[in-house]
Amino acid sequence: MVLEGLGKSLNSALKRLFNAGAIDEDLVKELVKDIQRALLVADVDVNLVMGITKRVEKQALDENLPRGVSRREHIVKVVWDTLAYFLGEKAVPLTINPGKPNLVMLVGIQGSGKTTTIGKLARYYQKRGIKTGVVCADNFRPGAYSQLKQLAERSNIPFWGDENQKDAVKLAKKGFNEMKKRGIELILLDTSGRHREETSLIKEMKSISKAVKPQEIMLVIDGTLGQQAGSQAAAFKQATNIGSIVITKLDGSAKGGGALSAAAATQAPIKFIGTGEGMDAIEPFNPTKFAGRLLGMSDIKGLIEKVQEAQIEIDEDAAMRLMKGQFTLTDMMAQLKQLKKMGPIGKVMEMLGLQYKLPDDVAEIQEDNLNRFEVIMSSMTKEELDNPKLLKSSRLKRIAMGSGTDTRDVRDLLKQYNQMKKMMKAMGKQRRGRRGGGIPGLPGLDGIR
Ligand SMILES: Nc1nc2c(ncn2[C@@H]2O[C@H](COP(=O)(O)OP(=O)(O)OP(=O)(O)O)[C@@H](O)[C@H]2O)c(=O)[nH]1
Ligand SMILES: [Mg+2]
Repeated sequence: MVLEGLGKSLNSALKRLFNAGAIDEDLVKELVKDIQRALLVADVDVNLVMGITKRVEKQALDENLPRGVSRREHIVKVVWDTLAYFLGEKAVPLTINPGKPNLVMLVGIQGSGKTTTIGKLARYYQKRGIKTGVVCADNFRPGAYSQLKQLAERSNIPFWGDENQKDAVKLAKKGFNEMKKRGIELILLDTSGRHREETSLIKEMKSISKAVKPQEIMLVIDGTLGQQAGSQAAAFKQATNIGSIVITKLDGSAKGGGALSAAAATQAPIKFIGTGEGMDAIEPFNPTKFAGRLLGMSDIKGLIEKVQEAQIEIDEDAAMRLMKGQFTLTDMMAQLKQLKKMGPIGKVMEMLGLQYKLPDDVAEIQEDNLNRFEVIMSSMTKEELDNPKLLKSSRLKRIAMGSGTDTRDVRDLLKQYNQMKKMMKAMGKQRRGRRGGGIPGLPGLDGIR
């Protein structure tokens, strides 16, 4: 999970609030202290921490509660809003004019994750129907050319580069023209990361951008830098008025909270975050949603977006059914396939704001398992598929024979089914529990009903 440590501490601070008796000034002070500690551990700048906690303190005991909102709910909302505010408040998407060549140049110091991010962004936009291509203007690091070329080829994304050209400006110009000729709508330009510090980085950024006039320059910052990310973001923001930020490596970094808040403080919009080494580990950055997830508030809309991104069809009803655990074997198969497309199930659970530890064998659903299950299920009757309880010993034998498998395999399938059913039920309970204490005005399950 992204910023797992911070999320856990904030979540337990809120839990204490919910478990406490009466809510008074002392309790709020304690909550504020817990939040302070959590943020400082996540390397959030001390001044920002003070700003955050002051705001929470001031608003938490505000006398005017909106109608129908309890004090506890109000406090959760205050914490949520405050965190979102300090993460940049509004989501700022990348604007792409369809049908035109939109050039986006990525810059950043050595190893910050530019090339990887280009690969991820290209896939992200390609999936959304935008003709995307990548250009290598990194003439510095040996291997940079083939790294990007391979990433692009793996995802069927048009690539342009020239290993023999040593002039970055020429590479950028030529690449841009080539992509325009091919009718590419989003052209992602990869630059070299020879720079160890901001000044020389900005110098190169200026000379390339003068030549190709990108529509946007994205600064890629390594999230493991923590609050140090702020100085890079600030220098960059000052040097360009078309700048946005991507923070990478937020997976597994304890300091990500510091990087995000420090970058957001410079008012350069953070547009994406990198959450892993895989090519789908990128998310558009939405401060409100992100803060909600940190606090353990679920966001089913986020899940639905993720589902759409995976190019599969699932609607809110299906998501609800999944939550209620009302499913048959046929449903299970469909869910397994969908979850697989969406990526690791753990991630999906995370989007739902659930911290449910999955049994390993549920988490690791392998392709051949799925295929085997399908074969087995094709030997079942509709009645059996709808009501797996019918599957007693003699039927198991018949099904195993019919599908050319072993009764053990059929039992495996049922075991998987029962586990998933149990899990879905548990999830459903968690959700219902949360819904009971629903907070008006906050995105959540209530909002979509
Ligand atoms: N865990 C994790 N690793 C990442 C992420 N983004 C990039 N990386 C890793 O960071 C390393 C450097 O990534 P690159 O994309 O090559 O970085 P770069 O900025 O292009 O590097 P140079 O071209 O040498 O300046 C690689 O090992 C990537 O797999 C991320 O979001 N999470
Ligand atoms: Mg690179």
